[in-house]
Amino acid sequence: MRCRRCGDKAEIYLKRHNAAFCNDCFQVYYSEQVRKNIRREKMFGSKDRVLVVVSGGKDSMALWHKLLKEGYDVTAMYINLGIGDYSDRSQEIVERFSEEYEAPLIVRNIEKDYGFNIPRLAREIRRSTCSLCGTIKRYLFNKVALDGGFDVVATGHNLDDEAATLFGNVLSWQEGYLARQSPVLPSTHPKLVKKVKPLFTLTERENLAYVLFNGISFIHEECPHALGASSILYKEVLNQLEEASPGTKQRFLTNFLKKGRKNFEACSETPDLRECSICGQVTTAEVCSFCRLRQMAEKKKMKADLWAQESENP
Ligand code: Q46
Ligand code: ZN
Repeated sequence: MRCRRCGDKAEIYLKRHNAAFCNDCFQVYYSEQVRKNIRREKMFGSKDRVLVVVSGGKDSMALWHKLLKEGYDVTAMYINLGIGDYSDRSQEIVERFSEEYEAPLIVRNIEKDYGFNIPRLAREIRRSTCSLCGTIKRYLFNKVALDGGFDVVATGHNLDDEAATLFGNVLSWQEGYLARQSPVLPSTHPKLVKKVKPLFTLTERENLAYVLFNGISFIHEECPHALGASSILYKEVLNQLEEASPGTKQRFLTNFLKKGRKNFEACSETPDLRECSICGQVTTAEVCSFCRLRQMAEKKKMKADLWAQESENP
């Protein structure tokens, strides 16, 4: 198969575009997609300070690399979630990349910085690890961006992620979530930083090709807690549809963004926002969910310490 742009031997075939590309021309295609997304969706400009959230996976590593190459003022943030080996290995990958490219990196460690372990706390308070993890990540993305004076937070969400989220929200008619699904989440409070997804039109496979073609290391396995998540099932269903009718995922997402979303705008309630009485971050309650989690973790720890003391001195 020949490259559509230059006629050389093709390295990758993109069924949904009915186009094959050699390595160099794939990089051109990839760059054009990212540039178009940033420009059309008014994500950020060359003077903005961008905080890129990286997990060590292919999508966020591709985004970090691409934004650096495009010359943006980029700093990465990695959060060690305390998920055993997976977290330690992904941190190593991110730190090695930062050294190799002399790229600024902020590292947060939930256990060291905040004194609790996410999977353990989830078991203790009988909540799902992913729901706790999501709360903590959202809190830290905003807090680190706000404290560091960043203009925007960028994440590596890809077309497969966005189509799967949309599919899940349609299946249960989550009207509020449908109203808010967008590659750009604008700031709705002076202490909330804008969030953007520059890779929302690129597939997982295209991000994988980008990191492989550029020799970028990444953590190959998924977080162990992702197993059994409904988003994986939605991705499998969408992949079957895509196989039978290439371009389905992109049509589903882009047509929703162009035509469907506006029908849900009235369902988007603007909650009363206030500042957490403990940490000052934006919340809808007196105390934000992150501070409540910290309080719960401290209580559990105090109980465990007391129990240990009593067993030593019965
Ligand atoms: S939420 Fe759940 Fe992810 Fe957190 S615990 Fe792992 S799978 S990392 S996107
Ligand atoms: Zn708080």
